[in-house]
Amino acid sequence: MDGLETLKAKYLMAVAAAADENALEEVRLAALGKKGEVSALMATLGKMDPDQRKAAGAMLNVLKDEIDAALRAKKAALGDAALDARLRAEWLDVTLPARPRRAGTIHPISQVMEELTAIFADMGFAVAEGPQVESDWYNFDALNIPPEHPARQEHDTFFMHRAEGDNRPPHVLRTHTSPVQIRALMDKGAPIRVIAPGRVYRMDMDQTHTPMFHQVEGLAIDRDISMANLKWVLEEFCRAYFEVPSVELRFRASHFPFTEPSAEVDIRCSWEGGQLKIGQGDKWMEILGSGMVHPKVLAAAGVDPAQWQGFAFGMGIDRIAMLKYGIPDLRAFFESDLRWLRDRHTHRPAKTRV
Ligand code: 2NM
Repeated sequence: MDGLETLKAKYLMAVAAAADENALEEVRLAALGKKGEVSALMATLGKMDPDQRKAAGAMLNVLKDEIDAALRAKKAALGDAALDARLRAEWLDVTLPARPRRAGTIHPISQVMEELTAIFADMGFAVAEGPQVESDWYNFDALNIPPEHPARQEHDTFFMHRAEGDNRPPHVLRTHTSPVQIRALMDKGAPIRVIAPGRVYRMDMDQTHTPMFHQVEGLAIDRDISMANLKWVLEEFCRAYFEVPSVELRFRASHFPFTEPSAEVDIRCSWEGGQLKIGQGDKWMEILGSGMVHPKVLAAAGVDPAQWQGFAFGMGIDRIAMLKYGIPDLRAFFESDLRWLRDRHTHRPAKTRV
């Protein structure tokens, strides 16, 4: 074991000379690797007599620790140097002004949400918001959709996962914004006038459906609100939103669990030469669902149906955005194609409709 000092000097020099992490790893393997020089000496310990082995073993361990410490220190130094080099090469001046041509644009859905919020605000409706992940009570039960109701299947619901062994019903991605109206009603009580615009989720994807889409629902509860008030509010909304002097709406009897009676609402229109015109013509286009809020829904939200009544409606925002801005495929809304988004911004048609 006389050569240990020489060996130590040799490897400490090699460590000092290593120019990068690869060279350093070669030094480590040559000294401490399975087939390395120090490891080879360790292997000779077995053939020594006990006293000799004890002394030699201790010296070899000291040597090994010294080389190991030198390797680690050098590795850290090389790492710091590499980081410094990268920081020098990859810098960014965060104080530079933004480039004006990269300014953001308003997404057509956001634009429409702002427009419709302003229109309903003029009629005294406040905006309510709520969570997108809902309990099944808010999304279904409170809306008179009990567990076995077929509407639960028709909604193509996305379910969240529960922890293993947790047998409570799973939360869902809200399938409509009605749970927001329930929350608003429970919070503020009657009388109330709110709209709930926002994202909703259903497992559906084709030319006219995306798994996430936008809805606005409205709710007006007071002592003597009727379908006549509903009709006026919807007509006012359509007139203002489509920017036409008058509109005609047609109420068709329908069914929703949360309203009684229920009606689907069509708007008079014409399609001439691919141009949609609202308010004239001999065609009808369905634009929303509505009705008088079911007494059970009022009761679930803690409102006494013997004293209060009112209407509710629900409308697809994406679709009315397509109608106003002439967008043929609603999937384009959610593809984040910057060319498309910029184009919508620069060519925004104020009144042309396809
Ligand atoms: C619709 C159609 C009819 C609706 C009901 C409620 C609530 F929470 F107040 F009961 N909000 N929205 C409703 C009524 C929604 O969508 C087609």
